[in-house]
Amino acid sequence: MRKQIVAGNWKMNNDLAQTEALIAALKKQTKTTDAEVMVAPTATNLWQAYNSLKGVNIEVIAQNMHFAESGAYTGEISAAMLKSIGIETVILGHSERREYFNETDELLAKKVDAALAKGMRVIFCFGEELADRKAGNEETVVGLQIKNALFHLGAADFQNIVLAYEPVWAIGTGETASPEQAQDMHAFIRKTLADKYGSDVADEVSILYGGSVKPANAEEIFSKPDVDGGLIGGAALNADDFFAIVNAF
Ligand code: G2H
Repeated sequence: MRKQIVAGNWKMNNDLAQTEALIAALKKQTKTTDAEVMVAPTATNLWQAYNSLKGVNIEVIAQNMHFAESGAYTGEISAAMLKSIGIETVILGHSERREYFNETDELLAKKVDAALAKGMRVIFCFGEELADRKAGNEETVVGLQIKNALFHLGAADFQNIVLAYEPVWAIGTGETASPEQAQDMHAFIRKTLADKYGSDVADEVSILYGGSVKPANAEEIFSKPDVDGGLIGGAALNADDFFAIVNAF
């Protein structure tokens, strides 16, 4: 049975005091589902968040990392550094990284390798832009993003890969893919994996949807058979909204 996951991507929000306040609010919430819950604070607050959430059923994860183990990469953070403070999961390939920091499929393949080599779990994000969808190219674009960054991996590596489909046109825009659009794409993604690795592998990979998920739409999106959870941005900054989404399964 593949896992249901709801991960909050806090992006570049919340200083230390705000992080502590949000964590305190999260600790007051009750989870009524089996979904795994994760939050991704900004790098400066990972250590604090990790310690504050010790013993709580909320995993603290990173938003990004570099592919090298160490060295002259000013401003960057390695998998080894994340591991050394207890972080076991990292988001890679978010569309904001691709768009504002020029992250390519080739670079992301190296980051994925580096994370897996350290035994980390990767939430690998991808998704088409509006122009791709308008041109009917969304499956081609998404298929290539997956193939280029992940298809050098072995089947066993997918035990540590979670996929996150985030159509760029739905990110932070208030625009959400319809539950049917999400399901259609998730089914395509699973088929793409099955064609390469077999359905035993594909059926075990959790595929999250991201892009303006909120309490009002989470239940319907999560009800779709190939949607295994969500990567939540804006709505993850409020503990009540975030847990309403967690409990929407
Ligand atoms: C997509 C998502 C979280 P939001 O980026 O990764 O953000 O829910 O604000 O669209």
